[in-house]
Amino acid sequence: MTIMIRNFIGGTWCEAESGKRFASRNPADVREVVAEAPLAGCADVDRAVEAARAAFPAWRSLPAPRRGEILFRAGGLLIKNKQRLGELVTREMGKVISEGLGDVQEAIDISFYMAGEGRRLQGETVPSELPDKDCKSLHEPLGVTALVTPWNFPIAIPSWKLFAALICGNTVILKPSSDTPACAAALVGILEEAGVPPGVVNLVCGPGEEVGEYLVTYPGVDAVSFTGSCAAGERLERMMAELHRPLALEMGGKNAIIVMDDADPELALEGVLWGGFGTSGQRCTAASRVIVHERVQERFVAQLCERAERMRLGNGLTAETQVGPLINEAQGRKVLDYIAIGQEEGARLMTGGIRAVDGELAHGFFVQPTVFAGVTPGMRIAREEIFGPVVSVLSCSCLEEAVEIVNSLPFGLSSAIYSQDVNTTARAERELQTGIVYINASTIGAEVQLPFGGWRHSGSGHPEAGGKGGAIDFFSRIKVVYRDYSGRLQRAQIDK
Ligand code: UN1
Repeated sequence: MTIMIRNFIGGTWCEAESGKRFASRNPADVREVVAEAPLAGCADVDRAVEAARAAFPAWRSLPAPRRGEILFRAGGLLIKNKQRLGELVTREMGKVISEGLGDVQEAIDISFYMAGEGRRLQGETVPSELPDKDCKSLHEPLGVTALVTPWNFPIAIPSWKLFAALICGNTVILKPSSDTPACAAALVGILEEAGVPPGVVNLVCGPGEEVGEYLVTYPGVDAVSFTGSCAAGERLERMMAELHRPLALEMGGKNAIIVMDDADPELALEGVLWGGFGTSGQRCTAASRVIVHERVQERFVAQLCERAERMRLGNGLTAETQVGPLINEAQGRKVLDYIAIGQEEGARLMTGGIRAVDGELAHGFFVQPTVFAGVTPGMRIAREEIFGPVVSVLSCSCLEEAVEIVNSLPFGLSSAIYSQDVNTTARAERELQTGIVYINASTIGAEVQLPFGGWRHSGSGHPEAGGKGGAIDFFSRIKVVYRDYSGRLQRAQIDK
């Protein structure tokens, strides 16, 4: 059954002013229209920003623990609706159901984490150098925030941004990917049911080039948080620099797993399969490079191919499916183009490399898990983000060489090393230039209580999620307050 979605503006579910709509299809079977969504235009964005601006003073003044109570309620509702939402994620985005449920679980985790922040939002109190004077810092909201989110984690990533923005006292306009508007609308529905006041959260659906760009450059927007492609992120960076508007970016990755010769082979293999082919490789944290020590490479690649060939492709709602479809035809074509590029560059295609079209698979864009061996660091398939089930295997003779390959790219989101030698892993931990490092675990699996963010071109240095330096820092600004109760002029740095 097709879900009829509406935009959510000022507490009301409404059609786009233009009356236009667009369809969101099931990537496992594009004949199924999962949802129809209103195609927002400038007039809808205007109203959403005005609603968010009008709601800001009251939301900001509501004590943070009270805001937290609403978020706790949202967390409870997410738990109650986990199965329904997980299935919706799978239907609309294609990932297998266990991962669809994981997507919702990540939203549950961040809802409770950020709700709890309502009773912390810690600033500092420090001694003054002068008598009868105190000094403190506190978090204040930025105002109206625009959140632009991708399709690959259609519940989790909007939640990272929403719950952090809300607990800090900001109001929000969410512009989700036009591939997954139903997931976004379901999440906003949960926030409404939890008691978020009208205008505090607004939803506008539509393509990034039109609605998204208009929204983020709108004069009434105070800050922008974006997760998506490098190309879009870099364009935003240029726009925001002119506007002097805070911008948090999470962009691409070309994450690598290093497999040393003393690695537990089965553990490393499972990590590569999970990191490379989980979510059909459509994660910013996907393991698309595997750097294997030359002494164990041949055997490792043979086993990897053997296991990759056995992975079952299909509709993610079917229990035995391990690899779902790519999000849409354009993404599928891009992945096949990269596979062709890899072959032209002289990499050895060991398995996969083709679109699967047997039976039901013909109705979606499925690509067989693909492994390239003999990849060298200069090849495009070793340097560019593919965002599909393609693993490029490179070779190394020692840790230093492996680390150099990992660090040689402008990307720096996550990396991993498999080795049973504590000294090797400790050195890797110190030298790997990525925002997240995994030891004896794959490149995916971040938890919400620590920051999630890429270094260099993978991000803008404003990580998502919790922990020191996490999303609270982006969605608030620090106000420093000095209170002098001496009743006389006191001069810092001068009176001694
Ligand atoms: C993404 O890769 O796009 O660490 C987000 C992970 C998940 C989040 C990934 N918790 O893989």
